[in-house]
Amino acid sequence: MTPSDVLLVETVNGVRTLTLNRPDRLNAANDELLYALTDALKAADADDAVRVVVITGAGRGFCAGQDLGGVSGRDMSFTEHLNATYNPLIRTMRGLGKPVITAVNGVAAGAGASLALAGDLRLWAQGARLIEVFSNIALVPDSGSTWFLPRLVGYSRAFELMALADTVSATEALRLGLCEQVYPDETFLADVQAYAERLAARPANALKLTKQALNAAMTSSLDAALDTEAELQQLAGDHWEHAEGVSAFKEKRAPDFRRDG
Ligand code: T3D
Repeated sequence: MTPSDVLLVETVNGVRTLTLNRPDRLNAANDELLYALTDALKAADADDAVRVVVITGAGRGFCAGQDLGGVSGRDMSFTEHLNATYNPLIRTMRGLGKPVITAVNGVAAGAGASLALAGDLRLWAQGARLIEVFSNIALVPDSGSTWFLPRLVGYSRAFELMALADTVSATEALRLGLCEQVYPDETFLADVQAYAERLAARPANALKLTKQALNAAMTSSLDAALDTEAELQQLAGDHWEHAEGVSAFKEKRAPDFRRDG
């Protein structure tokens, strides 16, 4: 993988951090950034040294959505563009066999809000905010917002946020269930790293299967979810991690899920 200027890539203790790096545009996304991010996620999935992926932004923004500077004169339709850029990105995030944390350090607007919501886990800085800003420029929410937001806050609150493009503060986001944790701005990256390292110590195969089961269950019946659980439980139960967990319990010690099976 070749890191590019628009995306910074760093790995510490099994945590790969991907930093959107267009701070003077609040990390508004151009095609180069969107392709780089999708490629970097795929590379992280293929790298056994990576157990958790963090997506965050450089500077005071997380991501201000599509870079509006590059839209006019584009040689793709909106539909073609979404299908080529944002949609593969969101699908890659949700299909990744590893937990993806969106570490929302600042404003998340438009497709940047969708990106923030698409994380398996969403950690926010106290100064972060989310705006479903699309209607300000008379567009439809995209990049997964119409799927994620109503599942988190219900149909009417989602419509209200989309129709009025109101700003959601971190405190409100925590109350609404748009994020799992809020950390002080000053210690945010260290807090995210500590959280991600806790996750990295958990059983990677079991988390991969859990993510698979949850994503399937989001759109399935109870019957189908029960079938999927039974099938995936076999894969988990056959894995060395399960034997290690049971041994550790019996031996009254902490399990070591990071050793090579
Ligand atoms: O395929 C397709 O193209 C369809 C896909 C659409 C997906 C979308 O994301 S549509 C929505 C696009 N995003 C927006 O409409 C957001 C526009 N930005 C804002 O509304 C505000 O900037 C924010 C609410 C995000 C933040 O406000 P504030 O006051 O904190 O910052 P600012 O001063 O407005 O922005 C700082 C700089 O970033 C500024 O540049 P300057 O004046 O210092 O040179 C601003 O122009 C630039 N910037 C912010 N957002 C974008 C941007 N530049 C390009 N594109 C942006 N989206």
